[in-house]
Amino acid sequence: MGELVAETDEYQIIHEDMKKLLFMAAAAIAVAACTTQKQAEPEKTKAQQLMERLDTLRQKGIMFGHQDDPFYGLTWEYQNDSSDVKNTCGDYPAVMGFELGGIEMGDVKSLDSVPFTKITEEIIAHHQRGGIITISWHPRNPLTTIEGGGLAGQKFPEGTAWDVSDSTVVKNILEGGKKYDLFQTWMQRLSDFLATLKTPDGEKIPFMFRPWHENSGSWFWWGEKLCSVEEYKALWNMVQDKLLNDGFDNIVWAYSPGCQENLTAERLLDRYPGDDRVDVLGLDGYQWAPEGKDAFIAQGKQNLEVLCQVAQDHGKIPALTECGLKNLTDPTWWTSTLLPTVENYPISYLLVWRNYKEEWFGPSPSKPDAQYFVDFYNNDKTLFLKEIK
Ligand code: BMA
Repeated sequence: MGELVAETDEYQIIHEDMKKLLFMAAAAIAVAACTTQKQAEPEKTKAQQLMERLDTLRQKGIMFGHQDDPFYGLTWEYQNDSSDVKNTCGDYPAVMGFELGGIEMGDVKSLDSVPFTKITEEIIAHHQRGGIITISWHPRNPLTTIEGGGLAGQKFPEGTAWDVSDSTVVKNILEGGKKYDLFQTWMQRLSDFLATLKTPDGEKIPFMFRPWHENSGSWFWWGEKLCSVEEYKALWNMVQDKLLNDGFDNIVWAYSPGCQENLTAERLLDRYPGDDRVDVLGLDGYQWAPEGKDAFIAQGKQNLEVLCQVAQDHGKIPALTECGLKNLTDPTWWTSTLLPTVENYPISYLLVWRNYKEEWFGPSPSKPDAQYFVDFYNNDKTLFLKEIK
């Protein structure tokens, strides 16, 4: 008996040990499973979430975008909830474009005279109503502008983004250049502004950022004839690395040269910063001449064909990042020109530039193009705010 008891005790001890071991093994497996699950599905950044949203919406149609939409129109300025687009068709644009030129100077208002506090407010408002945001930046010329003012109200060209009088600007803001320190300050001011783009709960707002655009032309200080390919890429990387280091994981990076005759994939990519540095691949293309309809359609289709193919090959999202017919001199433009140009291409969005009294690209209820814009709005292919929520 005694022996048996002893045996049983031993058995029980072994049994307890085994239970412990089994428990520990199970716990280890559970922890490992948890870790692998975490590794397989890291939490998505705001930028990744926006990318997925863009990609999903692209299956549904082409989003309509308008620059500076909530600030002013052809007959009004700074009225709550106003928008020339909404006043024409009853809905806000899906995408709104905002411009930060002037933020680098520490200015209170942008180069288009919009207070930066208003820009923050309207970006938050558009995000909260379910809309998508894209940001452009036309910083002044760091070589020729006068820090601390002196150029207020003066737009073209000295000291501005359009000042192409000196082709060493990019070189001079890169490491070793005489305006390196100044440009570091400019990037910090940009970063400080972008940090204001948060919801009242403190969540970062995702947005597209589209710096150094139309670089295939030579009308900005970062244009083709004003810097080498290496300098251009170094400029792109410098700003991108600064913002990534500052923790902006809510930025979708958009690269957009200009539309051009007989675009080829090589030409489109000749200054491309790289697959690891770009998310949206776009083109900017306008119809400048009232009689340029056929040429716009032909070139637009040819360019979008190349754009969409290259975007697909590189896993990027294509978009017509700027377009328009200045002052809508052909009121039918929305349906006779723009729609047939874009309708068969899987672009994410198109954006028309601002409605400034002297130069407008969006619709306005008082103008003859309004009725055609309503048809454009009603077309199945086009997406406005209510259709993307
Ligand atoms: C240009 C014009 C300018 C404006 C600039 C930046 O195309 O509209 O009047 O300052 O864009 O928004």
